[in-house]
Amino acid sequence: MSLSKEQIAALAEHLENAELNASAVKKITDDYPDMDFRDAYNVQYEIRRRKEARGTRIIGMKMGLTSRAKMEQMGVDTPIYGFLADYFERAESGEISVKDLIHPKVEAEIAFVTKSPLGGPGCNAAQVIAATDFIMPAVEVIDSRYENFRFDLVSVIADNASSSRFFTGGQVLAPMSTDMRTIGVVLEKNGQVMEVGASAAVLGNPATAIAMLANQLAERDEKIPAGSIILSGAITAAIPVEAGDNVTLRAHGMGSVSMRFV
Ligand code: 0L1
Ligand code: MG
Repeated sequence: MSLSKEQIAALAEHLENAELNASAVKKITDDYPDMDFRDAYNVQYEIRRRKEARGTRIIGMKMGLTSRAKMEQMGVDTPIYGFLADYFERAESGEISVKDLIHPKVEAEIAFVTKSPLGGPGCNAAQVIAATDFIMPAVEVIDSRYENFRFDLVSVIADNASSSRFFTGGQVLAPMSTDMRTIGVVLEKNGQVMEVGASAAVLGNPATAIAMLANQLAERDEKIPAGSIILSGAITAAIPVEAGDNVTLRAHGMGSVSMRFV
């Protein structure tokens, strides 16, 4: 760890302001090259603390960079996590105003909703399935606060893993009623197929991504609470969106989720 408490607080304010004002900033490691993972998560947790102090509820978590497509797209090599605040959530068939965001992109994901707490270390996919109430298709809208979506792993962790908005919908499924590795997805923009994939792209099984989250949280003595919604990570590469775009995710056996960007 290289950052003081004051530096963590200042960086959290800086990145949260970039989010709230929808204005891009340069990656923070340009000024703090010695920052490590622990520092980066400390900044992320300070952003979370600032939001909670203003009455925002944390409704869940997300895993990011869990597929080879995403790691290659972003030039990084380790899955990371972030938190989901209540105002990130949007109703199926709803709208998103792009003026509140910097340079949004959409990703096809599977969301898990937990019915009992999940903790590590040693958490595995079977324990995740036992603790899951249901799964459903989700579209994550990511919006890095860094100029041109250019960052390194430490910078993006501090920036809450580019979390910004998300949609869930379609048909919920009991976790044992499907093979979670073979859920086919089609991501469309304005009626055109942009990306296709299968859920095994996420660490072989999206439940493994949730287990990894529980194990990573254990390093901070934290658990995933019951009733959390967790985005397990992108199955495909992310695609940019702008005002006027209509996006639909179709997930095999789970219906579809649509949204409009205005
Ligand atoms: O959800 C994700 O996989 C995003 C993680 C952060 C990297 C990015 O902004 O693409
Ligand atoms: Mg994602």
